[in-house]
Amino acid sequence: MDRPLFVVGDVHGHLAELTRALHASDLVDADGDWCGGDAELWFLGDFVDRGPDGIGVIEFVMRLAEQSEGRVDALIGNHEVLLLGMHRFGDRNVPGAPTPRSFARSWLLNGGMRSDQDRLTDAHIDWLTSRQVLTEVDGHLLMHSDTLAYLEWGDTIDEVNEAVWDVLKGDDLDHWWECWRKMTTRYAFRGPDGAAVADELLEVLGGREVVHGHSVIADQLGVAPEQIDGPLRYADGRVLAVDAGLYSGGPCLVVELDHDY
Ligand SMILES: [Mn+2]
Repeated sequence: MDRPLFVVGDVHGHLAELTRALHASDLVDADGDWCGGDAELWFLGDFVDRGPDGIGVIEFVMRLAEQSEGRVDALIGNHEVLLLGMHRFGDRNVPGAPTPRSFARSWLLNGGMRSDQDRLTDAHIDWLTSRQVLTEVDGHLLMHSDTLAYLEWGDTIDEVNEAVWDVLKGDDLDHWWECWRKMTTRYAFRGPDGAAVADELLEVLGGREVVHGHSVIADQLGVAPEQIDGPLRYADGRVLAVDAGLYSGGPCLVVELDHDY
C-alpha cells in the first residue's frame, strides 16, 4: 500500500510531451521504457484525437503495461469510444436518433485523426475494449468523465464496467452511440451542489474522493491552459481534476495521489 500512485489525464495524441513528463517523474527512462519500480500508474483515457499520434500513445501505454507487469493500466475515455465507433460504424446513421447522427460526423467534429483510424489494429481494439471505465484504488475513485451518467449502467464499479464491455463487444449502434453520449457529458461536480453530487457518487460506488480527467482545469478556473501547473481540488475537497488541457497548450500533468485517502 505504500507504493507511489500516479494518474495521467487526457493525452490526446501528444506522445512526445507524455514521454517527457513521465521521464521527469522518473517513471520511464530516457528511452521511454518503464523504470517506475513498484509505482502504480493509471491513465484516465482519451489517448487519441486532437493531437498527432494517438496510436503511438496507445502503443506506448500498452508497452508500459507489459513492462511494468500490470502496474500501468488505463481507463477508457469517450474518445476511445469515438475512435472505435468510427472504425466500426463509420457514417452509418444511428437508428434510434431523432435527427441524423453518426460516429463519422462526431469524429470529425471532435478532432478525429485519419492517421489514427488507418493505424488502428485488432490488437489495439482488443486491448482498449478490455479496459475499465471506472476503478477504485486506495480510496480514489478513478474515472474519465466528470459525470453521473456512469450510474445508468449499474450500481457497482463491476456492473458499470461489465455493461460497457457488453456494449463495446457488441454490434448495436444505438448502444454504442449511448455509450459515447453518456461519457461525453461533464461538470457534474461543479457549482454549489458539487460536493453533494460527489458524495452521492462515492456513496454508491465507493471511494473517498473522485479523480477525473475530461474537463480542462483552465476552463473551470477561467484562465489560459499555459497557466496551469498542477491538478485542481474542488467540490469541498472531494474531487480532483487532473486534465490540464494538453491539446490546447497546457502541460502534461503526472499527478501523484495521496495515501491518506
Ligand atoms: Mn474526454
